[in-house]
This record gives sequence, structure tokens and C-alpha cells, in this order.
Amino acid sequence: MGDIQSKQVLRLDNFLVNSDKINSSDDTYSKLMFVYSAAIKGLETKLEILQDEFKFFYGCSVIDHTKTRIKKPESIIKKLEGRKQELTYQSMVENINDVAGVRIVCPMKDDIYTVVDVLKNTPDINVLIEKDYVAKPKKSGYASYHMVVEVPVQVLRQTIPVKVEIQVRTLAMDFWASLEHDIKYKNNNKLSKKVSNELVKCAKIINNMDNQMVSIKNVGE
Ligand code: 0O2
Repeated sequence: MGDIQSKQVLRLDNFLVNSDKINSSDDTYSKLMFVYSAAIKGLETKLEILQDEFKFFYGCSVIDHTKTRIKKPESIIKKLEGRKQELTYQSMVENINDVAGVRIVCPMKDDIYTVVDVLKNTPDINVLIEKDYVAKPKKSGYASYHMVVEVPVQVLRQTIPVKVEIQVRTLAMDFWASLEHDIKYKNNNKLSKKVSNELVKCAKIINNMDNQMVSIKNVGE
């Protein structure tokens, strides 16, 4: 009983976080990454159960696969530097929403909204930010549904809400985003007008195809 009463709910920015400079070889960094990894594991388990639930009760899949990642320290620093924000743990926890990232890849476009709806109605997932780049793709052609959520992580007898960025997209959108990311990476993020226009065209073709696949599926049902 004593244990239960002593449980506290703390914010991650009060836990292990200080105004020290980020240093990926120090103890604070490892401990923080442990907490972010735990948040990802918790979400992965929920998503596995969701996959099983749809197979068991409806005989279909709304998730093809998931991918997770912890942002590399150099990418964290680069992002903070780019925004002229402090390179401290405090700043990282407050300003970088995608230290922990989960990507959910769905077979069909309408599955994206099913998954988003389930996540939004999961009691211990607190949605902080939503961006629907499926309904309104970015200028680059990028399409995906983004959410920044907070999930509780139990560590050292404390409950800590931890931010995770979730990207939900179709197989086709994922194919486009991966290729576009690789092309940008190989060209130091600078694409010629011609290549950018070609990529926008490809994104439109992919969007039409995703819409057609949903229509075909609905006729078939
Ligand atoms: P990486 O290497 O994937 O981690 P935020 O950066 O989230 O704090 P922002 O810029 O408003 O704030 O976020 P947004 O628009 O929701 O997009 C963030 C992430 O979406 C990116 O993370 C990419 O993963 C993905 N993304 C956004 N736009 C594009 C695009 O045009 N092409 C591709 N391929 N991916 C995109 P990072 O940190 O930039 O990169």
C-alpha cells in the first residue's frame, strides 16, 4: 500500500534533466535514452495487440508493419542548432518532439484514419499535436499523418510522460518518402527544380493510386 501511495507522476523535464550540455557519452544521456526506448517499447506492444485484434475479430490488417527509431545525437544537436535553441538536456526534452519515433505503415489510405482513431481513443495515449499531411500533403509532395503523443513510462517507481512522434502512412507513401529522403541525402538536401517537380508528380500519382485502391477494395466488399 505504501508503495502505491508513494507513486508520483513527474514530467520528463523534471526527471534526470538538467541544464547541462548534451553529451552522448555521459550518464544522463544514456538514462534519458533508456526512458525514450521504454516509451517506444510500450507503444510497439499496443500496436502488436491492435494488429492481432483486427486479424482476430475482422480478419483483416490495418497495419502492414511498424518501424521505430531513436534519433541520433548528431541529428538532435543539428536540429537544435538549426533552430538556434540551447544544446542542453532541458532544451532537448522541451523542443525536440521526435527523439523517439514510431512509423506505422498501413496497406490502405483509409487504414491510416482507423489507426489514428484507435490511438486517439487509447486512455494512456495523450495526443499533444496532430498534423494531417495525408489530407493536405506538404509542398514537396510528402504525405503522412503525424502525431506527437505522450505515453506514460514507469521507471524507478515513478510515472513519467514521454513524448513520441508517430508517423502513419500507406505503403505507397512510405516508398515515396524513403526514396525522396535518400535522394535528398545524396544531394546534401539540395534538389534541382526539375527533380523536385518530378517528385511532386510521383507523389500525385501515388495519391491517386492510394485512392483507387480504396475504391477497388470498397467495391469488392
Ligand atoms: P528524420 O531524419 O526523418 O528524423 P519537427 O521537426 O517534428 O519538430 P516539423 O518540421 O514541423 O517539426 O515537423 P513535421 O513537418 O511534422 O515533419 C517532421 C518529420 O516528418 C521529418 O523529420 C521527416 O521524418 C518527415 N518529413 C517531413 N517533411 C518531409 C519531406 O518533405 N520528405 C520526407 N521524406 N520526410 C519528411 P526530420 O527530423 O526532418 O527527419
